[in-house]
Amino acid sequence: MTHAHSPSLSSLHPTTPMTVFKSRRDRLLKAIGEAILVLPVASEAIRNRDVYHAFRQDSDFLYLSYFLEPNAVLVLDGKTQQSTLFSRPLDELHAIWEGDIIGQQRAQRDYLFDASDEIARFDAFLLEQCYLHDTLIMPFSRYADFDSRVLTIIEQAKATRRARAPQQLLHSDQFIHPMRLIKDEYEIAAMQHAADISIEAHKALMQQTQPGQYEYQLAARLDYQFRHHFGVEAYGHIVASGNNACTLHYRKNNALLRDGDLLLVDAGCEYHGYAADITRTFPVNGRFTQSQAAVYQWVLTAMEAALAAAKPGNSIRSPHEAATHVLIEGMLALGLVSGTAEQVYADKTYQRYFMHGTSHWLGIDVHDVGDYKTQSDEDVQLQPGMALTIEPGLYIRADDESAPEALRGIGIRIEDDVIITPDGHLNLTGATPKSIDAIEACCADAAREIN
Ligand SMILES: [Mn+2]
Repeated sequence: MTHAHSPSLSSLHPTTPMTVFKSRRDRLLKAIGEAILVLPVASEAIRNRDVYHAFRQDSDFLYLSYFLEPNAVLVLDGKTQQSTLFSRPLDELHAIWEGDIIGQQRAQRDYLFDASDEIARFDAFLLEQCYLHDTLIMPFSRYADFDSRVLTIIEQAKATRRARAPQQLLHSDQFIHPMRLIKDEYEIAAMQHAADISIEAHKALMQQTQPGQYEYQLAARLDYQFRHHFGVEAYGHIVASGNNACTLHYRKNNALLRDGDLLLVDAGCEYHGYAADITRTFPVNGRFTQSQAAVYQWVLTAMEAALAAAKPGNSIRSPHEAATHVLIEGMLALGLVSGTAEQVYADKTYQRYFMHGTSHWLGIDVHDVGDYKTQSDEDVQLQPGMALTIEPGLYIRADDESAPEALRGIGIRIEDDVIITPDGHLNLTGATPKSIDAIEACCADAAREIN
């Protein structure tokens, strides 16, 4: 038996009214002028032979419709200001084996598309549209099959010499992604929900972690917590003990937890399409050593400085600048680098211990869409509704002979998710224990067994 896909999301969004998705389409229809925009759903991906990966809808498609089936195309016609969904027709056999298909009637009635048709008629429809539009907009280079399907139809239109096949091809990202950069109230609510599930999962791990467990056993507990609340992982869990924390995207998760080591956990839940992204670093045995606490406190101070910089009027780079200055001070105090703070900053020698950025956009994608630079190459200014992470870190590899011995093998990152508000920011994940005292208290609270 084949399993074509197993959606992890309920078919209709439980809290966001369908009018919200329709109003996003209407805004986009206004933005595209007289062009035609075609947006395909995600492709299904084979895992092995006839087994498929769990289907995850295309993020732009989710944003504009919350229609979760594979094999569909959304068309926005700027001339008629209408949105049309092409999707699978009803199919009794499919219903028996895989479940209900939404079909054309329900697409229009429940999802508020202006029109709907069967996917098999999309190619002929697009060929006709080619004669009516000078400009076609689509997500080029995202789905190779769809690229060639559309370009073939355009060539066909040109070959028939009925003039006017689209002369101008534009990328849909430039229209949709600026919209996605500013989150509306429904998105913020979904992100808070994803954050709340993730906060509980991180707290549970602090309570349940013991020396002698394996990293993958803790990763399994994250899976349980997320799925127990009808979420999935927004990205692969990073559960990195000891020196493994110095591998930024550590994914093996197969090491034994040793008494005296720290554990870095970078994990976030995706809930109804929205991601959380939290990192906490805590002691495997529940108590920081003096050296660990010293390094941790500098990362925490950098975190606080970066959070204070997350407000309107500052740029997307401001939190990183604030964190970097504190971390340089810390590296000097800890004996990791030498010279003056100005030199270390100018020479970038701090990058040996802090080698990544402090923020990325967050939303439907964990590394969400949206520009970081303006067209004149300036850093984007923070505005209310933008969602970003704040995640400074310090990583001292075990084999770094230039570092003080007591600090080798310590990797620490702390990460929260914030929404910019008119007078600062809302920290979605701030309730996750973060100070040394709060973490040690949570680790000691092992009595409350979660599962
Ligand atoms: Mn992150």
